Amino acid sequence: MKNTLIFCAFMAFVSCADNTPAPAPVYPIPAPKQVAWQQMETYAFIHFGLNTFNDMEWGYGDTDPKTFNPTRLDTRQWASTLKEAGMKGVIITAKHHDGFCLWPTDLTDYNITHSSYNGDVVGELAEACREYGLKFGVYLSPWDRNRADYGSPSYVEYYHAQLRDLMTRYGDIFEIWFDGANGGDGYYGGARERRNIDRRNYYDFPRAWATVEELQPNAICFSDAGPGCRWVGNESGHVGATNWSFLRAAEVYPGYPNGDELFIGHADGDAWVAAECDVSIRPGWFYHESEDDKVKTPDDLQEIYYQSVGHNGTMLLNFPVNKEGLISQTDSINAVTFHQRITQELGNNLLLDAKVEASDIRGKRFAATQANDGDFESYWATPDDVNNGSLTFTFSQPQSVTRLLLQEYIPLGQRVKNFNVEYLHEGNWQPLALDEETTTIGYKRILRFPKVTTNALRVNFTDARGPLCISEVAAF
Ligand code: FUL
Repeated sequence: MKNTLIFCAFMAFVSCADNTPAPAPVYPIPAPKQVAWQQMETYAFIHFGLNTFNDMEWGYGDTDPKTFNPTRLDTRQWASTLKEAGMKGVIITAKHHDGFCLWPTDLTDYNITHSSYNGDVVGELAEACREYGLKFGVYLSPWDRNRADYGSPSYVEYYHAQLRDLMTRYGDIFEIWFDGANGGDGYYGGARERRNIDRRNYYDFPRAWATVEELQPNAICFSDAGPGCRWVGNESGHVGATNWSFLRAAEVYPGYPNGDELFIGHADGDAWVAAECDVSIRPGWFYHESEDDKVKTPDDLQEIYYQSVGHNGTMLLNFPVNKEGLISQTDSINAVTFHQRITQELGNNLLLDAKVEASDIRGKRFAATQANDGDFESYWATPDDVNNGSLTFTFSQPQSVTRLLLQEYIPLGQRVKNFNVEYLHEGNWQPLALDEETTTIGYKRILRFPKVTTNALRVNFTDARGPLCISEVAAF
């Protein structure tokens, strides 16, 4: 009897065990830190500096540092507001194009110690981030309108020294912003003269990226070209419905002029460089009193979310800190309301309890149920020679649906090239009425559509760059 029991237990174990190998990666694939970064989904930008107090966007670098005079500066107010708005981290303009440094650095006099504020805004924000569980990042403008030597080799050395300074002072950095905007066509300093630089080579960005790799190996480098993540070609917070997380690395560089390519990525790219959608909650990046009644509404922010995170990008939402040194009330209310609405809209996944069937199964480890278990790490996969297939979800009773969320298991690459969605209507499969193309998915794709009430949904993945690896499908 005892032996029989042991034998049965052994047989049960054998039949559950499944050694089916995972699909091979389809290159390019992201580094683990790029996956972790993309999973942050929404994070904040803070633009704050001399511009804030002088009603400017691009200071000339000759503004008196004493005009920097926040009366109630409180980085904990920023952090608590951002946390409540669902932001997972924050990137601050440690130095914008005017060259003014928000931290007390020995490398230039044009810094906060010569202002009317007695403190270290960068350090205070880093501290507040630790307290509120936010990740911390910095923007360090390569273009510098204060430096007399801008355009010559000595400025480049100064820039790289600033980078080292920031990378070693404030603990872990999750992202550093290398802005492509710079001097080719701009004005400089008090003299307001123009200076031209060789945008592609002047700053020696590969050296900067190596410094970050050395001092902050978990940080993502943002630029038009990555290598961590890429600009999306606009500042309105949206990326293409078709959005490949790849670039042809040898072609793209910071300052790259072809924003339309960055908008959809290079389908045949050889480097993983996912899209980040930057946008300000007000028209300007810096605070202007005249924009107090032009703050984006929760509706505007929701639209941006669906066209950034919902299009396989991340959403980098800027808050122009005001002259008091606070995030203004309207900005804060609108951002928090936006977050509450998104959480509510995408809060109750109707597919968690649905019955799921797949057209094809690679093996038990990769069964259809892995696609609606709410766990990104487990995924449904097809056999090696099968680059298409479908998943059918059947509800126990009719459900009303307006959103569908799809995720690929991107650690093994971005694969899907084409898909469509159907719902069961009076016994027939009908296509969902969608107002955008259903090509790529990537880390996350969210579809919005007029309400359908149905017993079943079917997703047909019609073409892919390799076997399917579908991590999640959710309906709301
Ligand atoms: C741009 C800059 O020129 C703007 O001032 C702002 O910082 C934005 C985020 O990037 O390139």
